[in-house]
Amino acid sequence: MGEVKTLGQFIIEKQADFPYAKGELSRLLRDIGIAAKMVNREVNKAGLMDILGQAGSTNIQGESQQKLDIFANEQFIKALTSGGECCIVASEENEEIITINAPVAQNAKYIVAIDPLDGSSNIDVNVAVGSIFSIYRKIDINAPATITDVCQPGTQQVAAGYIVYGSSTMLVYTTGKGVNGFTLDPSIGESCLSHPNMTVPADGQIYSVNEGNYVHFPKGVKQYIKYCQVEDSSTNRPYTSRYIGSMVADLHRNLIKGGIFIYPVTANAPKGKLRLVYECNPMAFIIEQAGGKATDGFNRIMEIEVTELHQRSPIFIGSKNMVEMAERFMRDAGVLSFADAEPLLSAG
Ligand code: P6P
Repeated sequence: MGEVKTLGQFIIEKQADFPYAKGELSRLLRDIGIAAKMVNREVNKAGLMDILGQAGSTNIQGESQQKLDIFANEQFIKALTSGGECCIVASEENEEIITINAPVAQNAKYIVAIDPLDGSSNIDVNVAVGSIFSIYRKIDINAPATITDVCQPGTQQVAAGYIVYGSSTMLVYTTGKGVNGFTLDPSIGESCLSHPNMTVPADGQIYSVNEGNYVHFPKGVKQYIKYCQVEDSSTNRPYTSRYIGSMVADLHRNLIKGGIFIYPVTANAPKGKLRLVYECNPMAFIIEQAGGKATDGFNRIMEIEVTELHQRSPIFIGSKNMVEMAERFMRDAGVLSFADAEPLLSAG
C-alpha cells in the first residue's frame, strides 16, 4: 500500500515551492480544510437532522436558502475568522463583504471568496453538492482591505479549490503549480492525497448544459449542441450529455473524464447565471492549471474585469479542444448555419 499523505502534510511540503512563504497561506488552506470537514459532517447526515429544507430566508440572489447553506456559510466564516490569516470573506450568501476585525487577524493579508454550498437545491434529493473557494492577496498589505481587494481579476488568485460532497468527499485545489485532489478518510478524519497532478484530457465525449434552456440559447451554443449530437465515429460523436445541476459535481467529473460544461446567457440569465468571483474564477484557475480552458465564449474568464462582488458571467469550461470548438461556433455564429458548419468543422 502506498504512502498515505494527508492534506496537512502536503500543504506543508508544498510550502517549499514558495521560498518567501511564512506559512500564512498554508494555515489558510488548513482552516478551509477544517471548515470543509465540518460541512461534510452535516451534509452527510442531512437526512437525519432537522437541517433539510428551506430555511425560510432568502440570500442576496433572491434564492431560497436551505438550512445547510446557512450552516456551511457560518462554518467557513468561523474557521476563516479564528484562523487569523484572512482579512475579508466574500460569500455568495452575504450581500456585502465581511471584514474580519478579530485581533488575531490584524496582520492578515488574504482575501477569501466562497460559495459555501453550491448546488444546494440538490440537497433534499441526495445529489452531490460542493463548496468553492478563491484566495487573493491584499493589493496593498499596509492598507486596510476593501472591496477593491476582492474585485481583482481571476489572474491574481493565489489559490483556488473546491470540495465535492459526493460518493466520497474530495478537496481539490491549486496554488498555481498544478492541481491535486484529496479524499476524506472518515476513519481517521483526514483528507489524503488520492489524485496527484490532476489533468483534464484535451478531448472528451461529455457535454454538460441545461438543454431545457435551448430555445433561449445563443445561436452558437445551439449549433455546438447539434455538433455534439452528430454521428461521426472519427470524432467520437455523438457525445454523451451529462448534467447534474451542481457545477462542482459536473466540473469534477469533466476534470477527471474530459468534457465541457456550458452555462451561457439565457432569457432568465441575460448575463449568465454563475458568479464570476466565487464560482467561475476559482473553477477557471483549477481547470487551466489542469491543462483545460475557461472562457465566456469569447474571452478568458480569468481576465474578465470584476466590477461588482456578485457579478455573473457566461462560462464555457473544460477540455481545451472542446472549449475551442464551442468558441468557434460562438465566433462564427453570424455566418455559420449548422449545415455550413459541418464541412468547415470536418476539415478540422
Ligand atoms: P440550472 C446551482 O444552483 C448552480 O449555481 C450551479 O451549481 C449549477 O451548475 C447551476 O446553478 C444549475 O443551474 O439553471 O441549470 O438549474
